[in-house]
Amino acid sequence: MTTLSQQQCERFWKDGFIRLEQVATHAEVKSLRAIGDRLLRDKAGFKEGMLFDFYPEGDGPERPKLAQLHHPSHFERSLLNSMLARRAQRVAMQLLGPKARFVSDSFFHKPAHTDAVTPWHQDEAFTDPCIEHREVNFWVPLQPVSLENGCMQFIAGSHLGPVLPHGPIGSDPTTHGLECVSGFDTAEAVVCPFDLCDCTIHYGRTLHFAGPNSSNGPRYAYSLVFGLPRRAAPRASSAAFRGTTIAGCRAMPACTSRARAASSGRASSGRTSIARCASSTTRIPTNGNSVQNASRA
Ligand SMILES: O=C(O)CCC(=O)C(=O)O
Repeated sequence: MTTLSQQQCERFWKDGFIRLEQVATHAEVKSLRAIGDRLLRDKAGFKEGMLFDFYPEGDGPERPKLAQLHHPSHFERSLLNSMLARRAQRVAMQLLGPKARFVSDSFFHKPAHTDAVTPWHQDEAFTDPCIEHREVNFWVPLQPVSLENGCMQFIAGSHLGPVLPHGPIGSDPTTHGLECVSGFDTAEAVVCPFDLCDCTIHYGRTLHFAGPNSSNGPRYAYSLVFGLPRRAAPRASSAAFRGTTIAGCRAMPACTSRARAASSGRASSGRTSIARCASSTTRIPTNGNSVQNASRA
């Protein structure tokens, strides 16, 4: 039976994120990477608007700076039958309760030698503020991650505050990505380097960022999001970018929205502390029930 310790659950709810060791096997990571490679090479989801660059296509559609394929499981159904997805669902149910269901998955690809960052953002900034989103995101890198290739960074406790103001990256309305423009201090960033097979879990409102990839290889990641059934928010507390019109460009609909992240890196320039992500000791067993897939009704 997969479980987080009480201490780990408490830590997650205190900080808004946690690192989990050994959530996947080496074979699973290898297979995920092969699937991601194939789907990205085949441009799966491009026609449907599910494959896009966070950044304006300055270098052309063939050379995205930060490619995201949203809902790869629409194109490769085996992703939802994976043991990783089942383990993640069990952990999500521990954190959110028995009603936690699969919401979406994504592949992220950051090419070698890019200065493009995944800007500081809250995933909730991409969503409809009239709906309460109670979601957890498992971010599984498909190679070891460090500051050199763009590991995840978080602002602890940011999930306890509001959704902060976001805007398109560099104020460019043609970009898919959103960046958080104020209300936080990058000096408080907690950097989370780790080895293959581990992951981070963050809450949908936790501020996070991933730096440039200055290594010789691409930096891949696969994410799985689980959430509770949607319900109306008691009050729409923050408009952020959502639903607003910037230079004639309407905010992206929530279904393609998670990609609307990114920043020019201004927010993090030179001030990131090297506080390390706390390591959890939980080892996740490799058997379990099948993933329950529920649409976001
Ligand atoms: O992989 C990345 O660079 C960003 C991932 C991310 O922001 C997310 O999963 O919410």
